[in-house]
Amino acid sequence: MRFVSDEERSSYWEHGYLVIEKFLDTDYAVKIYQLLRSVASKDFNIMLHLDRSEDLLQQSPHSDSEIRAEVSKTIRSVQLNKRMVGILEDLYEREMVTVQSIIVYKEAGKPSADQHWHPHQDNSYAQNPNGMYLAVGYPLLDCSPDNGGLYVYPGSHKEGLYLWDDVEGAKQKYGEGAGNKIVVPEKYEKVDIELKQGDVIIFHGDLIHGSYPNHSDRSRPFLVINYLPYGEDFIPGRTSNRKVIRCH
Ligand SMILES: O=C(O)CCC(=O)C(=O)O
Repeated sequence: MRFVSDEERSSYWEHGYLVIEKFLDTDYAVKIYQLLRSVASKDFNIMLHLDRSEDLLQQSPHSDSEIRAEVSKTIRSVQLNKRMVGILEDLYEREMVTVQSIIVYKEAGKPSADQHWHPHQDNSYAQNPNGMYLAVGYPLLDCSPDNGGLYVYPGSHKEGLYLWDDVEGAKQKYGEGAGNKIVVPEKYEKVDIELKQGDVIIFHGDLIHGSYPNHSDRSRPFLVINYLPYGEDFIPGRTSNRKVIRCH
């Protein structure tokens, strides 16, 4: 069975990203969002590894243990979603493993919503030498530039990793941009991304992308799951502690 068309496959490798509309049922996106809100800190800070109960407990010690168990189970099932794993394996023609989950809430009215992300490449964190690290992003509500949405530089994934300024991803202070900052070569053009709740975007790990601050009254929760092919090297990370979870 094939999960992507030839057009989707060539578009991904040409531009470095692929949007699939209506990938998740909107009711399911709402359920995930409600679960993630119920374990959020009062400031709605970014949280990592929601699929791992021990990491979730550490970041959300006051939440209900049954809810935490449901959050971990739900996020793990999003990571292992057979259709998504099939899409990624069609794109890369390799068996995929997942190594990280992260929620960026950008909850309206909270100081953490103000956080923009510099132009960065996700693979600057994992540093897979073959450029095989990738991210799958699920907007849990509609997402556009005015509520802290994303932008990309199509085609910028073809030259490996650029030099970057080290900036924390998940633990950066509000008001300061997050993401390992790079100077974008002039030849690339910035493209803003509009996504609807339930859509999904797949980013090549070397694609330069970033996001805007959310100064609107609409929250912009974005769940990101990272993958790479089985057997590929990566750096676990200072804060991240990425670990291999087989998808089959
Ligand atoms: O959620 C955001 O605003 C940006 C997230 C991002 O760029 C990333 O996780 O690499």
